[in-house]
Amino acid sequence: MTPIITAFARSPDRGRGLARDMRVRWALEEVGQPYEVRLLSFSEMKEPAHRMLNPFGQIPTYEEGELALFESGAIVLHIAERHPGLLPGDANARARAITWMFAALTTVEPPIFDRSLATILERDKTWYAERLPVLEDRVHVRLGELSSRLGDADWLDDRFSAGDLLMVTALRRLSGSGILEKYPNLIAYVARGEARPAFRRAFDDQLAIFNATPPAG
Ligand code: GTB
Repeated sequence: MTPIITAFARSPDRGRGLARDMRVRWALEEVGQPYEVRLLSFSEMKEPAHRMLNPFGQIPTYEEGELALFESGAIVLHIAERHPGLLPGDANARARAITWMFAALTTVEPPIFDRSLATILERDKTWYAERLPVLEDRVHVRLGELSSRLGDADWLDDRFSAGDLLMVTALRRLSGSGILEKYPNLIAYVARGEARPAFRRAFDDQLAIFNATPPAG
């Protein structure tokens, strides 16, 4: 059964692959699972039909027969559990890879997301100039820690896993900020992820959608 995912009809990132459908696409490409995409406008995301799939009215979602999932991390875990390629077979190595998935989603991504949101939504506030360095310091704390742990390894725990996939997508949200450039091993880590053929296919597919969709209005 071909899974169906949802994505922005016209992504606000202009096809840079920063929205969270990118990680689901990448996971599906890594395991060689074909999929279909249902594109949604912002208003369609808030309609009851979509809220049946995601109560928060967001993308991505994942439908496979009678199964409907939301939360990109849960979707990637589902894909990784159902197909070989994203989680190691050894039980302890698998548990460590899942730990990195949670670390990406709950320890590293939140400060990156908070900073990014502030740069988009709070730029005109009187307190923005004071708040931004505070948010950036929090990002630097996590990046410094992550950089120390990664060292000169290619991946977080021996072989590429769903943990790396989620971590790379979280770090990509910093692209263009200049922040990642202070951590050469993290720059190289993200570049390694982006060089994977499965990443390229996922990236090109979402970019093609952006390029094919005219601006609304
Ligand atoms: N925790 C959920 C998950 O991981 O699936 C969060 C899902 C989420 O944030 N979805 C966003 C969404 O649907 C898109 S990815 N937003 C519409 C809404 O809430 O109405 C977040 C995102 C949006 C835009 C950019 N960008 O422009 O760079 C990057 C990431």
